[in-house]
Amino acid sequence: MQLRFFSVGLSLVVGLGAARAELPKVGLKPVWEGLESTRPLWLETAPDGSGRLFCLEQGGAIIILPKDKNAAKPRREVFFDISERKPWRENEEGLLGMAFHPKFAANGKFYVYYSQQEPKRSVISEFTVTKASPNRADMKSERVLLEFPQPYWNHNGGVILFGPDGKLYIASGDGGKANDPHDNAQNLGTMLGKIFRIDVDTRTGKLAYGIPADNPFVGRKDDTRGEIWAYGLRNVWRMSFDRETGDLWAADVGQNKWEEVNLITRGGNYGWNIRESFHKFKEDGPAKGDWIDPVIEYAHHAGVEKESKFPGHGYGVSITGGYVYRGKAIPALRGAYVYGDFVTGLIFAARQKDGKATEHGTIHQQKGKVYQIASFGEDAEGELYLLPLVSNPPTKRDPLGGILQLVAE
Ligand SMILES: [Ca+2]
Repeated sequence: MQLRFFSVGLSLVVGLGAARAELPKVGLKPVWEGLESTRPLWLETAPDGSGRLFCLEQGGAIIILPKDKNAAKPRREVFFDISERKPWRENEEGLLGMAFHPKFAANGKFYVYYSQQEPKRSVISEFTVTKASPNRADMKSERVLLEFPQPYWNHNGGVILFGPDGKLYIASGDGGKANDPHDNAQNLGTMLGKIFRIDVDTRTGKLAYGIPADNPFVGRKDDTRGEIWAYGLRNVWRMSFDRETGDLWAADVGQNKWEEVNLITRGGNYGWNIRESFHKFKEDGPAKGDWIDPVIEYAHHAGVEKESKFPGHGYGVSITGGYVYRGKAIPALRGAYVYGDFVTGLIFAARQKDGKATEHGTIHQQKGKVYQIASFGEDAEGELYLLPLVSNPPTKRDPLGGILQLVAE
């Protein structure tokens, strides 16, 4: 008893000395219940003061969510729809990303990232809203900015984001199969396994977009692509800018052992497929290089956890990146990066300093039926949502179906 008392006292002292804000547990609250929505993958607020929140669906539609997330019978309002082009053929293909132009209020432009076949490829296009209604996209207004081949159905990346600098950032994926068989991620001559940065408002040569002059690899005399901002990434499944600091966070899905979260910097090499997370991956790869280690990692199972830099972190098989929480509903979570695992359904959070995690924890463990975390969403106020890979409306058997808001527990 006495020993136990002592140990509690000691941990209190250590806790105070480190002056760390504890990560809270959070709850999940169903919102927009009964709304018909299939495989939602992204939420995006129109930057025009309208308060409209858009939800992207893998099958090819973008819908406008009702303002009242507790409405009894939410109406499905379709803004954009390319489902007849069948972007979603395989599990990781589809309409995967969207972003509004920073001057959307004035020019009505927005951007989408979607998959197409024959040949299998990723397409990034600009569309404009109709003159008649800001709630309808003009489906004839498409301007294709960029297409690049995807050799396999998996690892298509898919996030597109405007940075605080007004440039469009795009995560491409390494092209797929397994282990990056063509070494795409380390090859600066391919568009795969990268994050690009392009300018949608200018043109470079015959390209439908501009390559910013301050991109890190501009002007090389070899076949290096000037669009590249960062490389050595396997399949960034969700990335986001911290709305307060401008930090770019990217969760990179691992092969067989490690899931990782990275802070993306200009020209950074994140190691794949020579490295996976903090660990050597390619047997005959170089022993040394300018690889940037992740902020945090977690293991696929207990068998490899002894090698982990973060023992005690919950397990998972496929990371889903989220957002640095900047909302008001969960004050103790402020400033922490929230992420989760697609397979185990655990929701995690971490804080970092100088690119190294100082704190991490499981903030929610789903009970009963576990919903796969396809993505997270963020609204105008910085509140976060979990987008599960289930169909709406929720059934009696699946009462959690649909979008879930992260709330204080
Ligand atoms: Ca890496």
